[in-house]
Amino acid sequence: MLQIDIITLFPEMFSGPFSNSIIGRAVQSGLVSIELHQLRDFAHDRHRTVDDEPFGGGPGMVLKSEPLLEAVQHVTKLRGSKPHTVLLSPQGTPLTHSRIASLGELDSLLLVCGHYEGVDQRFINEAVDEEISIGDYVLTGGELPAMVLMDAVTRLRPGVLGDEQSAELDTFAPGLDGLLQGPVYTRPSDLDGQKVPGVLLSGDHAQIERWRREQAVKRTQERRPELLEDWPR
Ligand code: 9WO
Repeated sequence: MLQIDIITLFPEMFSGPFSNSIIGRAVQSGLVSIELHQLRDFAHDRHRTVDDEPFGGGPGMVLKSEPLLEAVQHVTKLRGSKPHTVLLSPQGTPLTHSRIASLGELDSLLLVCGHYEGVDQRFINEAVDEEISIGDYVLTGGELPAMVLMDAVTRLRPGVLGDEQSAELDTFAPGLDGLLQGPVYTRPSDLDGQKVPGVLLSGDHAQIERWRREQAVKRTQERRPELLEDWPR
């Protein structure tokens, strides 16, 4: 069972992915447990302040250390020890399939969603094990990246996907050697004159395998040539 704790100012944002989809089903069947923690509950002044102006000036606000540290302490007590703690931020290490696979082997994960112009560095120094980025763009907060990470980690857990093979044949998963997936088709075999490649209808599985491999290499060459630089891995 994978325990995911999330510290956020916007817990409502997470209700969609949890009630629907494959994650929802994984939660229902007890394969994953997700607990949300409202950061504001760990601010104790009259206005429940979680942010403040940046030292040195500049626009916007910075998330204060103390509420974040208290929230992490709270989760640590709940779980008996401090979970592996991830801050989602554009300054993080780019997320890869192999990182997701490693995170998926943990029993307990704590995701911290930042906001405003950033998070006080001393909280990061004190409590964050790694900063992860899901891409080179700035969002309004770490919630959507946290959901992306959760989705990617959850679907690798045994029993979450109906078909165990689906996870293995993924783009970037070992089964395809880090190539992009080629085109896939379903019925009808002729869509307004666009026909499904004949080889897929041939029943010749060796030839189909070869064709899929070719298509994967071709597409990777066209769209992500940098992936072929250290390929085959
Ligand atoms: C906001 C900002 C505004 C002006 C100049 C620089 C700035 N940087 C930021 C910023 O990084 N804000 C973050 C908002 C603070 C942490 C949470 N936020 C966030 C996380 N936005 N985007 C992400 C994110 C996380 C993981 N992968 C991609 C993006």
